[in-house]
Amino acid sequence: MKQLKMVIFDVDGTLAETERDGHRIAFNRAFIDAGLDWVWNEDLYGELLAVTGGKERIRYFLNNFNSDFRYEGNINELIANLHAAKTKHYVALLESNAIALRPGVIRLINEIRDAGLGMAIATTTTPENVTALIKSTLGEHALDWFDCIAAGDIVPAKKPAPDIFNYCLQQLDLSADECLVFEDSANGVLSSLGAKIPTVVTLNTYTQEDNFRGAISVFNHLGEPDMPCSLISGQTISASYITVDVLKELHAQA
Ligand code: XBP
Ligand code: MG
Repeated sequence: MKQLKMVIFDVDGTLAETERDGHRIAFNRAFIDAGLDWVWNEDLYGELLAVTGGKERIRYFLNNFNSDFRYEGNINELIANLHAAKTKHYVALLESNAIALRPGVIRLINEIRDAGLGMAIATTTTPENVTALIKSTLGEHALDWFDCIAAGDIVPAKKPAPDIFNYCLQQLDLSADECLVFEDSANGVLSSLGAKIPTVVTLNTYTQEDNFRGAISVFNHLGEPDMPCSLISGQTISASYITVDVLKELHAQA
């Protein structure tokens, strides 16, 4: 195993609990704007998360949960318009500081920077959404802290395909074993492991039952000095929360 040089973060569910209280709300607002009576409640949204990508998720909903829906216009245009409206609502939600980063995220990001390790982002979500989340939680200057922000339609095949992580490795000019990924979902882990990058999971309410086979360890969250993290499965660690030393330990065990 090579030396750890780069920590690559997933965004939704990993950096912040954006799905239930962010994306879901924004989708519903876009549906109201368009005069549609579709409501994605928390349970239904959990099922829809099987498919990554907002446009892809709307199509999946139409095919599998609302197949009686008839539209006279171009369905691809409808989906694109709904998604554009949803992105506006989502960014507005973040600008109102509706969503905070998960426990330990700000601390670990600062420790990674202090230790001179690199940081990158590999996500399925739309680039504007990443920018808005970073700006609203860490400040605009924090966008420069990331050596690569790989997001959305920049690759044709979204997670669970490995494309977004392979793109990231290419941009960073690093090999997979010089990196460590943080993910929260089975689709995310399939994607990062598909790119052969050692992966640690911090799960969330929607991903408790996901299959994380191949991940080094699964934790409930990153933890803080006064809020220990719990190991759900995998390699044990020598501290009560995730530090840079722990990242190096986990990486060495991959
Ligand atoms: C999560 C996703 C995204 C978001 C919605 O990505 O699958 O589709 O749910 O964002 P990740 P968009 O966990 O990789 O961050 O509507 O912009 O796709
Ligand atoms: Mg995620």
